[in-house]
Amino acid sequence: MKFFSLIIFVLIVTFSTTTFAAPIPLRGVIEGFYGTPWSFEQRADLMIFCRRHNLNAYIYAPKDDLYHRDKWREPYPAEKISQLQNLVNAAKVNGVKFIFAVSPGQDLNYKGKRGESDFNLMMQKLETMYQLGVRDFAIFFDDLKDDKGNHNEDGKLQAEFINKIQAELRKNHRDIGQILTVPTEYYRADMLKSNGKIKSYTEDFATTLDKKIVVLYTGDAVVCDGISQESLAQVNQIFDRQVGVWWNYPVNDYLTAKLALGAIENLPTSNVHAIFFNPMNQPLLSRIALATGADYANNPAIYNSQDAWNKAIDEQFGELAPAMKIFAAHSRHMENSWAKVGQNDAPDFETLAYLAVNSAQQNRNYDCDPLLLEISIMESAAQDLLNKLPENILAECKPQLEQFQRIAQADRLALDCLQNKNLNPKLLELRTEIKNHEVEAILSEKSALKFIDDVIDLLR
Ligand code: 14T
Repeated sequence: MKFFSLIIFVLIVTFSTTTFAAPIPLRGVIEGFYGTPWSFEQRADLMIFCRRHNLNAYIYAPKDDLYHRDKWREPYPAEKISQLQNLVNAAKVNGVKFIFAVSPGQDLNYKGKRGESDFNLMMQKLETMYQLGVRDFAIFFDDLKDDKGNHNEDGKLQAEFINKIQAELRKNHRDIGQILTVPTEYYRADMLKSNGKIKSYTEDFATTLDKKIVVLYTGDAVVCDGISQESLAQVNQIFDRQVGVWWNYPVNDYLTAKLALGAIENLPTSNVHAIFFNPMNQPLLSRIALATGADYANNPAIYNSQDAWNKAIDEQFGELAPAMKIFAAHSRHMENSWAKVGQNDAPDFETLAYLAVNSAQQNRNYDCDPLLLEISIMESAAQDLLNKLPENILAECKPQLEQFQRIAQADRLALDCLQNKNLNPKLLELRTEIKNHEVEAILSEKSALKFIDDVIDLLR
């Protein structure tokens, strides 16, 4: 009896102090970016990565696969079919759900003879994939806006189309899985009018779409720095179902010169039904963010982005991990006029540099040694990585590493100029050299790169 009481006591203590993992049911990667699609070999490698990180789904939706979007009506040629077959097999072997997506929205007909013909063509496309072993499908309607940001999509017609596809698939086969979709208004700010009411497209789409169909959204904007519990709750309400997330990090198709090497962060700690991370055109370097995303998706409640980031780099880079952390810390914030996501680049450097410039400006003394040390560390990290990174990884980041090296060297000279209160013309040359490479490589815009500009501005 005493023994049992002890067992029960231990059980109670364990239960009340452990946060049990409640993985997001559907979690994985969406190949959903613009630009050169990944190769089939790279995709097969991703399936192994997914298995190792307990990610259970992959959506095939490369924007620039002609047969996925621009020429969605055309069947895949034989060679692609056999490559797709191998990939579907690789997904299965690794316990990854292969979800095949089509984006027909640019020219899909809904009514009349043409509507009927397009419906049949879509069914043929999906049936071919069914024959390869695919059981899960998605129909996407994103990015159908004109230059002015307007669209004239009919939410009801789109939703009816998807419903009908689902019904037909289920009529023909008894083992069809979930159907997923992305509406044309796929971020919260785009679903609402300025008075906060739901736009008619979204209302029509949401009320017409069958409740079994999974809707993905990207947050409050296309690329945004987090999703609040409140945002998710409102979008769930709008669609009257548990929506999933299409998360646009580490994707860099809108800022191709920069690598997103940071962690996934600021996502809801509960109630997410599905999460898909949209990666970079660079598959291997995407794995830093994807590994952190896997940690998040496997246990959102206890996820710590900094710990996950350190662990991901340690696992993936072995003895080069320390150098990689230095480089990656300078290349993780993604921002342009409409996008903003990722931790700030090298905030410690930014602080040190700010204090150095500020002190010089106000003629105060300042100990520059910590900044100098930081710069030395950057220089040796860049050199180390350029010398020792495996060839396939180096191929994904050589321009950025070389740019990192240029920036570090210019930082060293900038600090020297600052201390001597004298602008060495060589610094302007180095700055021009950096600028000449910015089309292909940018990083640390507000930190290590900014320091050079701040010093030039101050001393000029
Ligand atoms: F459907 C979506 F959820 C989505 O994010 N669609 C695209 C996606 O394929 C792309 O990779 C991503 C990042 O660029 O953003 C969406 O594409 C856009 C959206 C824009 F508002 C591309 C340019 C834009 F100006």
